Amino acid sequence: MGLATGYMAHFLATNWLELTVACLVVVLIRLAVRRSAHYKSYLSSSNDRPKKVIRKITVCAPSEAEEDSQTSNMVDPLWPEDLKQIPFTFNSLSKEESIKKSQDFYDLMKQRRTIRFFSSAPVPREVIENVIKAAGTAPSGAHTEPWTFVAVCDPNVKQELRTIVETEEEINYTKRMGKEWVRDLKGFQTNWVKEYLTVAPWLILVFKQTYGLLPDGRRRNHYYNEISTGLASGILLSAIHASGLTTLTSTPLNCGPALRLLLQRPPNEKLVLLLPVGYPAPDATVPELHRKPIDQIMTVV
Ligand code: IYR
Repeated sequence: MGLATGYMAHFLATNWLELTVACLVVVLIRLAVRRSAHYKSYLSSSNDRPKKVIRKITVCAPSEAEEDSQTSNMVDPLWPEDLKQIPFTFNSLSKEESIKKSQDFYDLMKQRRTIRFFSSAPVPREVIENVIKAAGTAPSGAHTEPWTFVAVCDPNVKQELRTIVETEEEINYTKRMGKEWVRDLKGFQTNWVKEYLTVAPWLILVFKQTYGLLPDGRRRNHYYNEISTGLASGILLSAIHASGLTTLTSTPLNCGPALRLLLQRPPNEKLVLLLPVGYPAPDATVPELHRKPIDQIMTVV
């Protein structure tokens, strides 16, 4: 053993503890510096991120067996992959025409009101068909058109429906809705007695189809069925208004299953809205309400 090596061995033997601690401290400092650099770059990449490091989630690709079972459960495609694409014909308007049309449409729509007092004056079936056809032009997830509109004009069915709704709504107003909700509705003069259900010439019940049913009983996905039916309902309300009729967007809580059975609708259909449709009673009143101005409902970025 040379002199230097012997000295080194002696130094290690007497100072091993201090040396180990020093090494550990160096490793810990390096780790801490690395983490802080990583964290800073993470935070600076977006100001909106929560100031919390979120653990990375590793998403595993499905195994072959999982993929096979997914494929074998798939129903036939609704649309072929090579669905024919056709030219789109578009009527362009000048800027001036566009401004005029948008103003005219707004002027029409701002007269729409929810009406609670109806006349029993008849409305032709053709009008009801047209407003429902208009609703059916709404966009829908994968063009599944996940909606059914049940138009009721039969007085006996309207009476049965009214009994179901009033029975359930009495429980809603007195037990389920709670004091605050009932108080917030006071100004609208609404309660569980719903004369309009037998007075209005038509009732349109809007159902969302939560899935499609194939003849063999298998289910087809109805993507975004609630949003799609909401969009169709908006068009329906606009069409009803544009046709010179009025309606009330009623949402009878807890009545869906009984009404579905009364109207003999299948279990994939869930009630979204119940709309009495007709003309307002000559002495109909509406609450004096104001709509939010544009600067409260729109921001431009
Ligand atoms: N569905 C009940 C209660 C109701 C709830 C709301 I929120 C309203 O804006 C109006 C009524 C009914 O139809 O009476």
